[in-house]
Amino acid sequence: MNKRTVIIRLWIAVIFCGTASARASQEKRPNILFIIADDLGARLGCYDDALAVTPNLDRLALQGVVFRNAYCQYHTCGPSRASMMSGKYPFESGYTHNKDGTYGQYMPDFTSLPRLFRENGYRTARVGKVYHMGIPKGIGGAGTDDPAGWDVAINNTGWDAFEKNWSKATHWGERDSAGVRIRYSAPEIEDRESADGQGLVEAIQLLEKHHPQKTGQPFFLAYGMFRPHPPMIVPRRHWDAVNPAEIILPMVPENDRDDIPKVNWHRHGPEYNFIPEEHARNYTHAYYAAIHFVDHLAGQLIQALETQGLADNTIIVFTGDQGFMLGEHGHWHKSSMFEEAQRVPLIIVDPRAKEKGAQVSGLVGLIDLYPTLCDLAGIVPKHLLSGISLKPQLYDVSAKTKQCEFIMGSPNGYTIRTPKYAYTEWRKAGKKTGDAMLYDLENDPREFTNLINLPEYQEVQRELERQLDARLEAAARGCDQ
Ligand SMILES: [Ca+2]
Repeated sequence: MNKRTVIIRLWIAVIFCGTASARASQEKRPNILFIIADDLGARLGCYDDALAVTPNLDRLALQGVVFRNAYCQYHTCGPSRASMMSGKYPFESGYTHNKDGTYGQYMPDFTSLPRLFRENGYRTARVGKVYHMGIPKGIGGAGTDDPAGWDVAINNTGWDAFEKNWSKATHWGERDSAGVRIRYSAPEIEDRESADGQGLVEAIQLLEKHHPQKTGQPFFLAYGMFRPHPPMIVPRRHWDAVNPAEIILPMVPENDRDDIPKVNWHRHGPEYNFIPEEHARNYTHAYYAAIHFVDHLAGQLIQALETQGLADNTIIVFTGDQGFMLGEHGHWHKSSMFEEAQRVPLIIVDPRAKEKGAQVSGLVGLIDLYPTLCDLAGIVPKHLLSGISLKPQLYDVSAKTKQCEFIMGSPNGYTIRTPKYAYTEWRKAGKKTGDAMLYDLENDPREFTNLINLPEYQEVQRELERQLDARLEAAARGCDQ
């Protein structure tokens, strides 16, 4: 062997080893399994909800960290999801609507989370509703997706998405051509016939197809379920898993609404307020049946992850895009500025992290998911993010979170939430309308006594107002981009 041959062989060995080690290090980067349910509030067994039958998510909670006080950034789908995927508050990005279009059309300056991961060598895939789409009519479409974020995007559909089926579900209230009001049924169908069940089949196939050992790339798989968003149509077996005798409708004091600004009943029609008891009980039953369904689907996907030998190197996030009122204050559906509509479940499992089965009580938001996943995967964001990384909490639940969180809602409502208080005000053309609420959540967790303008709370009110004003003014000046 002459000198030249030795050098060439050495070079080949270096290149080969380099490629192999690059491949090995790619395979070591953690995969991301992101599961999001639609309109799911913090109503799971691991959140001490006695009616919820959620064995799979409760088990997931034992493997990681449950964030007890996690809030969405907007109480409807479009802005909540756009905020989560951009890492920016709706009042910073201006994305405060549910209009059609694409993410990139409204958010040209903010690289979406999946796109950033894709640009950093991840094999990315979406199944179902990750960005906004109208339910049920938008099922089977891409909604306000960011197509640049995915190597593969699956627009799954199924039995409950077809108008001939959902239109036959039990319905109460005025005309409902969109199918989104009080509407529920429990047909004798198999899980896999439903749109979410079909999504599960697709998601499991993608786990196999995108296995890092096959692709040489870590994966980011997002599975977005359509339930428990109405119409609440769930396969019969999940309806049967909920015991109707355990349903307790929320107590509403007689004078409850006297101190609540009318604007908070943004959805003021009779179909959203004080619905007849028979429907209230059935609709609550349907919501919890849908939660059981969601739990079952998530459980099967996590099981598939384990069967594929991927659990040891996959970060799992389970969450919802906003909450849902089930008769609290007599109100139904989302779109109010109360806790039940703003608080969401958030479970994060990082198999490498120290805390298992722990609970964080500090304030966090869905805005924090972007920086958290970047931090956990070692990816540098391309724009300034407004949330914080929750990685410290995964290693030590006593690590400090935030002093306050911000939540928006229609029409131009703004909440600042602290560990003790929630202050909400409404604005019109940038000016305060005078409608406002202040609740002491430590002593009045059901928000029955609006403390606004009471002399003994003036100082608290002024301070929260000052912090909210400062945050909104900073956003208006573009200081946070
Ligand atoms: Ca939603």
